Amino acid sequence: MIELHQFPQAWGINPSPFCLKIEIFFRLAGIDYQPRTTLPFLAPRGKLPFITDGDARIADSALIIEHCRTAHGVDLDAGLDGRQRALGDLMRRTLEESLYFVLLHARWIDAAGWAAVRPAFFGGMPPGMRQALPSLIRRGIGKTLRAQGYGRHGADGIHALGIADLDALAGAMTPDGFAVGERATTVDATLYAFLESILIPPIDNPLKRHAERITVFAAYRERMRARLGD
Ligand SMILES: N[C@@H](CCC(=O)N[C@@H](CS)C(=O)NCC(=O)O)C(=O)O
Repeated sequence: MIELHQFPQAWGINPSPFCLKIEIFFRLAGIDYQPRTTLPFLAPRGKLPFITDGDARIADSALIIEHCRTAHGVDLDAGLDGRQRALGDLMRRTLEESLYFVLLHARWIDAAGWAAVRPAFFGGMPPGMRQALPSLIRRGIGKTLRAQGYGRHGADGIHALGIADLDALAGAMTPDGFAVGERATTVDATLYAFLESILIPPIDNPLKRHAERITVFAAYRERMRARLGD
């Protein structure tokens, strides 16, 4: 049985879009797995998720999906043509390498996000850790955002970057279908995970308000819920 090592839940979901992506991927692919709660400093590459599958320890969501293809013959993308694969890859990169940083800012730096993140992520920790750790991690994320570049744009500018990503993603999706076709494929695990990560947490901001207004996303979320049996 594959074990999925991930953050503890918050707001009724896994708060990490990458951990949620793998949960959704496993469910779309019909792969049985055992969730295990851990923290990044215990992970092989210092980030979550990672999986254990027998003796194998695999970190990074893309490598986990690749492992499922090579070791278990699971390929949600078998029916896709080259153009659909390329589009899926571009959508995934927009989500993971652009929108992700907007989400980091919205949760950890914006006051509204921080007011929700601090109790949800750290509320259950012993008092010593609960006092020191949150600000330390928040400072680290602030530095990451400045190094990546988005952190230099100011809150309005960062949300505008995320809003542009959401519009591009909505425009690229298959009308009345899934991300790149009539069936859910690998990129849907990422797309749905990021949409849920923006829409479910009780954090009001321009990014979430914009996502809520995109009717294509509302219909897509219903299709994904039906596909997952939720
Ligand atoms: N490329 C990795 C990204 C994973 C990632 O960034 N995980 C974040 C949580 S969303 C993490 O573990 N951060 C902890 C840290 O950087 O200390 C993947 O696809 O799995």
